[in-house]
Amino acid sequence: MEHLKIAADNYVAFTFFIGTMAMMAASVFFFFELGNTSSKWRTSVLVSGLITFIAAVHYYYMRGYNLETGDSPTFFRYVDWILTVPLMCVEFYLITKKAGSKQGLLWKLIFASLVMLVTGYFGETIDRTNSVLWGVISGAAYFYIVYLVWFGEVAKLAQTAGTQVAKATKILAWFVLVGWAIYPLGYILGTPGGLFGIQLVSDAAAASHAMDIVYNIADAINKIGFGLVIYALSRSED
Ligand SMILES: *C/C=C(C)/C=C/C=C(C)/C=C/C1=C(C)CCCC1(C)C
Repeated sequence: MEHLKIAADNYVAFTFFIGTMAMMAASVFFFFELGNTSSKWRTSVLVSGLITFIAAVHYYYMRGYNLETGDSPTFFRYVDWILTVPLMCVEFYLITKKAGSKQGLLWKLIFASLVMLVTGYFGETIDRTNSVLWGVISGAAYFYIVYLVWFGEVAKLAQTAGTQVAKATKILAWFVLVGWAIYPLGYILGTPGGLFGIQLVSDAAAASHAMDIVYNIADAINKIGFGLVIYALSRSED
């Protein structure tokens, strides 16, 4: 068997490796802290741990896949997102629940996130020539989520849920607006349609490497960051 090692200049493999470690460490942290968490916030912190744990398992697999094939593990990437992004929606629902959020809101968030991800998957895989069109549809679903957490039901409920929840929701809303916006950037770099036809990276291999690096950085920021905001909320007064 061939020896697989990460070359010093292989930033894709490197970020997959670091991503795996970071997700594992974050999961251990959130799970162990459950014992010190009040029952009021325990489910929210548990979900934070589930998000990073699911990502850790996928990252472990994606890291190996990328090292062995040199390819982009698009399928596992999207399986990971389809499981973890709806769980991030569950976090919004859980923290605004005391202020009366309804399951209807949860389903709206989950539905929009599924539309966002399934259309993105089409653009990256089975219909790459129309990547711009799929990206635009995906982007519309993304902006609907941004609307809900900044101005819609989530924002309104957070206002009545107390200062700490309102503060945490505002930070999470920033993650959705800025942190999540990193993903379409990776998509633009890595898909043939580029930015409405403008190719930012013309070499196909370099484009897919750039996409993986951008996605890996975004995942670390968003999944661990989201979890830490929830964790901080669980340590606050209300
Ligand atoms: C843990 C994983 C997360 C938070 C993943 C989030 C992914 C997105 C916000 C992806 C968005 C996309 C667009 C808005 C347009 C292009 C296609 C996507 C799927 C990359």
